[in-house]
Amino acid sequence: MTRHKKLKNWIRQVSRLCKPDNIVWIDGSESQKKQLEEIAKSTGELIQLNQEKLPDCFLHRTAKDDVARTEHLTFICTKKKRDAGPTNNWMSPRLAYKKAKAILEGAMKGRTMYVIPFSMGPIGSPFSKIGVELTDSIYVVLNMMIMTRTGEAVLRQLGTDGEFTKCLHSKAQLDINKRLILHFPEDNTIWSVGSGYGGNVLLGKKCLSLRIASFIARKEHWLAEHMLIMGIEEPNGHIGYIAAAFPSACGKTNLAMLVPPEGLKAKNYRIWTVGDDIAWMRIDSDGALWAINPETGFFGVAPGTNSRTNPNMVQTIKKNTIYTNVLLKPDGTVWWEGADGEVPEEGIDWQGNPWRPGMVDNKGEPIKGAHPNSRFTAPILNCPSASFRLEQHHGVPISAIVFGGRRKHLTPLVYESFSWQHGVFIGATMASEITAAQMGKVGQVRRDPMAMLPFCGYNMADYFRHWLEMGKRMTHPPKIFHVNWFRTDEKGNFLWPGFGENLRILEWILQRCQGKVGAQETPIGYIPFISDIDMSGLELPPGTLEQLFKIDKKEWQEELKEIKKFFRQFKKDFPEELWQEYDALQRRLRAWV
Ligand code: GTP
Ligand code: SPV
Ligand code: MN
Repeated sequence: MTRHKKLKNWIRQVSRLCKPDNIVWIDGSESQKKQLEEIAKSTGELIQLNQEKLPDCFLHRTAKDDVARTEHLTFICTKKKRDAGPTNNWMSPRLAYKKAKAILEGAMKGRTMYVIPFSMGPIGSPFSKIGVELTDSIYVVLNMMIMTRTGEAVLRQLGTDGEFTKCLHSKAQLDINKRLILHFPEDNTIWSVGSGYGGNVLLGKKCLSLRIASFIARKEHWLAEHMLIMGIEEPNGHIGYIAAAFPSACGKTNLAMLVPPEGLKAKNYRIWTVGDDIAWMRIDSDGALWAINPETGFFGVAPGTNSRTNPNMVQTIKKNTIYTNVLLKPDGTVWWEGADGEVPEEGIDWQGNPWRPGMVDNKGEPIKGAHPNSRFTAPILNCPSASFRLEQHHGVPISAIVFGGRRKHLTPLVYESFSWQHGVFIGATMASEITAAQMGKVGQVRRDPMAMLPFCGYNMADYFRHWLEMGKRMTHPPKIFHVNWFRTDEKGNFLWPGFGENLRILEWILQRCQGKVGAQETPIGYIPFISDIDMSGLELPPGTLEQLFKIDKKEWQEELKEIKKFFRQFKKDFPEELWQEYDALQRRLRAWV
């Protein structure tokens, strides 16, 4: 298959350790994919769904304690602890390899080891990086074939001595007590053992495209970010591109493919989806920031996806889709909480048990049909709004960077930074309520700078400095904004309808980028004049917008304390510029009446 000596040697080493019965190279062909699907069906790893209603679709169930990323078992393994920083779990490479080896020893006995050559980014683009994942899971192979460019074309690009990220995955015993997700940025290596859940095992995704790539990006002066990329086309043909970072399960996928609301239809906007989770961004010769989505598929949250919230995704997942941990209906189709149509009268839940609506567990809590972090894997090209520039080797130019999070209180619907440096401060002080996408206390507010807390492959103090430096390198940096779709009233109801209606806010953002509208200065940044938000066709109770834009001095002063605690943990490594921004915000708040 290859004359790449280093690749062949590495595969030999891994097979000596894991002892698979045989080794199969993934060539990227349709016929091989079909063969693998047949094997997975026969072992029960995949359940074929109703092929008339859901052609080429499958269902997979993971173990009960393997349904989300396990951040406490995820490590950055650098020689020096300082290089992983205070926000990452750290282990020395020597100990990490040793611990993982003990689990991996003979872990693939009786199994096949698949070799998946993959490219993140269009094959041959200056943005792109190649990885090779070795895995004993057909589910992983089939997901990687949707999420990345795989097979022979990648090997050809790799040649006889090209660089690649060594990605090793074994399900081993799928035991949470023998699970480790290890990153060795200094060796360009990832080892994942004991899990079968997406973000832990599709190693091209968070592990390579964020943790390893962020480490490489700092050295090579680019950015690897947890961001969607979308284009908004105006009737005159101009397309403005936005990159937006929201923490896991905070609305990236939904925003990336929004459908303009009825009231804005007359304006004839057209939305182009470039990516829903990861952006790689480089400064081009024009001094502006250009972005690609390194992936070719969506690994999206199922619950809440329906024709009202996300009609484009409903179309996307009608074929060629792998569903994970959703409910199986008697007719061989699938369902989840917040799906289209009636709640089914019966089905098989995500754990494989018979299910009926209204069932409760022994604590009296309703039993869900689908896990809250159940997901689908589907090709981007199925999406009606897929951008025509997905294969563009130079990506798309970014006009605005948008940060956001899930905050019941505090942050207004939208605000704009005063400068790049202030924008980096806004990104660095992001916080959000924990969602089901990671194991942990759902609902609790945690600081999540740039939505990268779980995904930065090095010391975040250096990461902030890198962001500051990127701003200095650009002659035309994007403007930086912050949004919050999740502000609630006293009763806990969302004040803003969200989804397609969010276009009203993106419109303001783009108008700001084009210098077309003014704004009000507040201590935290610029906010819109309410009259500049086009509300045609959207009736909100009187006073709602005022509430959405309210900036509460006391709440912000409380927030400053949290920010200080967070910043302080980086000690001497922390960039002075961000302390200056902190002081300036404190001063502006104090002076504000
Ligand atoms: P990851 O794939 O985990 O990175 O998540 P994501 O950021 O792509 O989040 P996604 O778009 O899948 O949304 C997660 C949840 O938030 C879903 O249940 C959505 O229905 C809900 N959601 C998305 N956008 C909005 C919005 O504008 N308003 C409200 N209220 N909910 C939203
Ligand atoms: C996220 O959790 O941010 C995801 C899903 O996009 S996972 O691939 O599991 O990381
Ligand atoms: Mn994500």
